[in-house]
Amino acid sequence: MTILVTGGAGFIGSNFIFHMLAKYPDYRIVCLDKLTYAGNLSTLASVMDNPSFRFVKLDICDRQGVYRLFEEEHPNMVVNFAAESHVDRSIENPEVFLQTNILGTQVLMDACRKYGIDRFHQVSTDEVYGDLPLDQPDLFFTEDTPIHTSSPYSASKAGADLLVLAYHRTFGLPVTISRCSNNYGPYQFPEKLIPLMIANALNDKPLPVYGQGLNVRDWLYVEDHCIAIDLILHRGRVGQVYNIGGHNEMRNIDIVKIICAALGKSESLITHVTDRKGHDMRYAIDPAKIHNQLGWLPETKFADGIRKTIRWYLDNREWWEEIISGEYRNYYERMYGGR
Ligand code: NAD
Ligand code: TDX
Repeated sequence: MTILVTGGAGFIGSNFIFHMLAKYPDYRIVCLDKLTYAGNLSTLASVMDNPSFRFVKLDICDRQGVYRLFEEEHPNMVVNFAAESHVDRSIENPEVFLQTNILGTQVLMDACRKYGIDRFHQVSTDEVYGDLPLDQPDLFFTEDTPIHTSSPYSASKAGADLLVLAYHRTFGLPVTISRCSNNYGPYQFPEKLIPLMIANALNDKPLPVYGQGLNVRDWLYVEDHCIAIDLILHRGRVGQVYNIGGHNEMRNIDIVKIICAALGKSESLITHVTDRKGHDMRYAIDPAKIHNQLGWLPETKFADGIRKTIRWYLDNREWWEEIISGEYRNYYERMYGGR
């Protein structure tokens, strides 16, 4: 079994590679990653010498390169994590989101059609469903909720999802799609809420909460997402969409306060800044389908997951300090300076 994992030098893809190599020592895992600002080879250092693992620096939009890799490796499955993943960056510059998230997905699926594949799995997001109101807590996203996107990021992910389903119906490509809620855990790039707040708090910098901080996200520990994808690959039904989420809705402001308390930092660091344009109010996944059909349930409670995550950022300062001392400084200034 050879699995091609795209975007494996990023947050969730790297955690997925660690999970698969540990669980299936006889599988070959090939990681394809362009190493954009979000991809970090040092994240994969612990598996680089593993004979079951190969890393290839490649853009999923590079058709010739992708075809060449398929000729070399003949993967049985592709798991597509490669994407531009940050909503704020998509508001600043949408184009690369359309290129990578939609056209890159198309190139990968064309390669799957050309060389044959047992499964193409698209890693998608709950953001394709748009948002839910705060005053109707009984509403959740199901797999039948209409696509209704808010940001260029979510629109590009929705475009990719539709294309994946079209390749299934038109060409019979054996696809599955998972739509997961917000992940947190080790190796998350410090532009995202939880690692950004941990890094800023540790450096006694302001903690920039968008608007009032009342927006709700449904947080899932990254390992639970990886376990769910593993299940879908092995037992999921072709042509199906699976929502993944652990019924763990929290307001942004409460997350930031938990981080302050855990690090012994004053809440006076919290600074309310101008809201994100088009900011989604609430995400909440109904995970009944993956639970009923595949038996998946999240294993890590938020209290344990956030403790492990904070511990990881404390123990791996060099990983994120190297990031925030580089090009990230310009990003931070553009995004937060004078906000
Ligand atoms: P990330 O930004 O941490 O990692 C993305 C990876 O993709 C990076 O290693 C980057 O170098 C690589 N990449 C980007 N463009 C590429 C290209 N053109 N060719 C090859 N590689 C490229 O993202 P993440 O948070 O790990 O998210 C992974 C996937 O999961 C994405 O598809 C995202 O939409 C989805 N997702 C993320 C979350 C979340 O909370 N982070 C939740 C649900 C779904
Ligand atoms: O500095 C910040 N201040 C703040 O208040 C940042 C970076 C975020 N926020 C808010 C915006 C959101 O309401 O926190 C919430 C979470 O923000 P992000 O970490 O940027 O995540 P989100 O926009 O919810 O999208 C994430 O979950 C779904 C991932 O980035 C996506 O890739 C995934 O598809």
